[in-house]
Amino acid sequence: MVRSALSIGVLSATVLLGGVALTNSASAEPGAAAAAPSKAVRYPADSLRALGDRIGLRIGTAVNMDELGSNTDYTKITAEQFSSVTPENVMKWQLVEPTRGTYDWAPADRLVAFAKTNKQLVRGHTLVWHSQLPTWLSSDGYTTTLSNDELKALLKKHVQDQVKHFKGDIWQWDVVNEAFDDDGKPRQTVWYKAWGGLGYIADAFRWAHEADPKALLFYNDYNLEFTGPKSNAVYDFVKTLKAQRVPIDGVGFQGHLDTQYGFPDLQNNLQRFADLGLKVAETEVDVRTFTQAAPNVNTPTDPLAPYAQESYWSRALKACLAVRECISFTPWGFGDTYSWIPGWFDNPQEGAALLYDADLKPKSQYYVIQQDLALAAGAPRRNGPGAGH
Ligand code: 9MR
Repeated sequence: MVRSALSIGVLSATVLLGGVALTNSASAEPGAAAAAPSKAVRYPADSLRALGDRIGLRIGTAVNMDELGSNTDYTKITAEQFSSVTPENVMKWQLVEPTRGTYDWAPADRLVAFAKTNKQLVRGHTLVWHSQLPTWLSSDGYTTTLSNDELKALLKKHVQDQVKHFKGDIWQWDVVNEAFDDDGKPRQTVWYKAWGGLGYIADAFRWAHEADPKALLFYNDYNLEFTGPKSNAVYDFVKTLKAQRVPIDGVGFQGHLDTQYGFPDLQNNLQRFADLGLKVAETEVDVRTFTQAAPNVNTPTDPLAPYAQESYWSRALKACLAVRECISFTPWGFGDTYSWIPGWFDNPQEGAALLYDADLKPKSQYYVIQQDLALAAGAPRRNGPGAGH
């Protein structure tokens, strides 16, 4: 079943679109780079970004700055397939201020420049998080030797300085990342403790909005896809933020999916957050599965697993397509070699979570996504009888 759908997908994308290189230009959107270069960007008409353009959906990717520029294939795919980029690591506090008081914006600036050249929008990731903090601030995100007053002043300066530095260049900012635990309780981070509650979140959104009023400001988290204590807690919390007129524009659903768990109630969750008057986005999608031991960490142990992965990718995209307020769909990288999954989930081993294999060749999951986008963009109008006939 899935296999035949796949071959139809490849066929229809080719027949409909011809795979011809088109010249496309990105439309002006809030937060888009003001000074776009005049050089036209060429990308294939059957690329994910071109297909997304036809319905106003940005298709993004996390970008590994160790590869961008130095790895030719990686760089070409980043430019040709995606209309939005997210720095996988280089905008995190640990990397922008490794030494207290000394910023290093260089790798992030390089990504922003690449995005301008290639007419891509940037998802800024992430301003307030407990993980990947500089060691001078906290080594684990939960404990610190700094006082509460110092922490408050440091977070304010960090948010203001970083948002100002990138002012006008960021489409969506992940202002706060992962502030809730799976049981729905607020995570007891250094920020939570310093404020004695979740007040740091409203403060961060206000500081970010002052520094760049045009950027779309997001709360971003994982497992919001599943209806349950965490999703419910974040739903209630962002509803409160809206009621308090805190400048929050959207909620990011990370979408780190795994074939061993059932597919989540994603569309309904996207929709209920959107119904609060928020934009939504899928921000870090990957679909992992059990794989062989090293060195074959991206070879599924079950040869049927890729069929389940195709289905999960397709349903994740369709959930976004079905919700008008879902403005971007971003896989967390595109080559299995560069994915965080095998290094993180190694007992038992998991991997093979992305759309391209270790040789940067598109996998069947890529063609399924391509087909879904092609059909979404090019579906003919129905002429048959409507409801009631
Ligand atoms: O992919 C990122 C990896 O390279 C880092 O080592 C890791 C550190 O925690 O962060 C990964 O990205 C995370 C993202 O920033 C927030 N959501 C979860 C992602 C996967 O851990």
